[in-house]
Amino acid sequence: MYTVNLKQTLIPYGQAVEELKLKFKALRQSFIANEEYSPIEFVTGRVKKVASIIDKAKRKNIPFDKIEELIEDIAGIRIMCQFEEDINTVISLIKQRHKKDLFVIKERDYITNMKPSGYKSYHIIIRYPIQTPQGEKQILAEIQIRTLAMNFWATIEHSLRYKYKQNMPADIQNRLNKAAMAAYKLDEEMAQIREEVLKSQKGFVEEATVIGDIFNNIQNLADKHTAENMNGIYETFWKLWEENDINKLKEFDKNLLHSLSEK
Ligand code: 0O2
Ligand code: 0O2
Repeated sequence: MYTVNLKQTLIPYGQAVEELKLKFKALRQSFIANEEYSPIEFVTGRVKKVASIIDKAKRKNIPFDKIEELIEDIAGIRIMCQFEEDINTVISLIKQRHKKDLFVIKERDYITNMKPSGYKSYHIIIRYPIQTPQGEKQILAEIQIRTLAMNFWATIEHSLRYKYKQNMPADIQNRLNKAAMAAYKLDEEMAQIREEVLKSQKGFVEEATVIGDIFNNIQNLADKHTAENMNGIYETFWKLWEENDINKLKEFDKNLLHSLSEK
């Protein structure tokens, strides 16, 4: 009997999951449309199964009439990011919406404070208003934000935990802990690679800007110099260009500007 009522109670939760999924997917699309890097890689969502809700209520001694108030993850959204740094961007994006289309209620940082199981993820509990035929209903939802590596580990660990219930064999638990460390090491490595790529991209843009400036200044100087002088300037430029030293190129650019202002 109660299960039937619970099923009806869950309808707005389904609606919330669909709406929130759509909103976060739209956020990703707007980054892509602006040709910007998206901190959101993909989004999934689910409504907790009735059996899991009852299970959790029993485990936590929650009376049935308090389920909606005390089980915060009946509606669950999961946002996957490529890099750990992206998680902070997603957290800020969610907080910017506080008191607009959602209310941030609670945060649980299992990234700084990894769970003993090896679980890492950032959880934000929100209150989310849903329009129903009976009027507005505010429900709780849990947003889990994690990297691809954290998700990979948590998905496998979750299915094993489900299989073994409370009786996870010690050697499997041990291996899972080692696998967690390997997964998070991967996040660290990827963060370093990302930094290198960003640095070299920055260097490339800087070099392209200086070279553009140099060509511009050489063109302006051409009106005021003899062909012989210009050949000398070009030769110096090609030499510096081959050396690929940004500081020398910048110095050369400064000298060109100086001789332009002298003439
Ligand atoms: P696309 O074009 O694949 O990016 P539903 O709306 O209920 O039908 P939902 O929530 O869209 O289903 O599907 P689901 O299964 O929850 O997965 C959500 C999105 O995440 C889907 O993309 C999946 O392709 C994507 N996804 C799932 N696992 C992975 C993964 O490991 N890596 C990547 N990159 N994406 C994954 P869409 O929304 O259908 O669009
Ligand atoms: P589902 O739908 O199977 O994912 P708890 O006492 O931990 O059950 P609490 O205190 O309400 O629940 O919330 P917590 O621990 O902040 O977050 C609960 C959810 O986080 C879990 O949902 C998991 O999705 C995820 N989670 C927390 N700890 C672990 C862990 O050690 N391993 C994995 N794989 N996931 C974890 P449920 O209840 O499992 O539901």
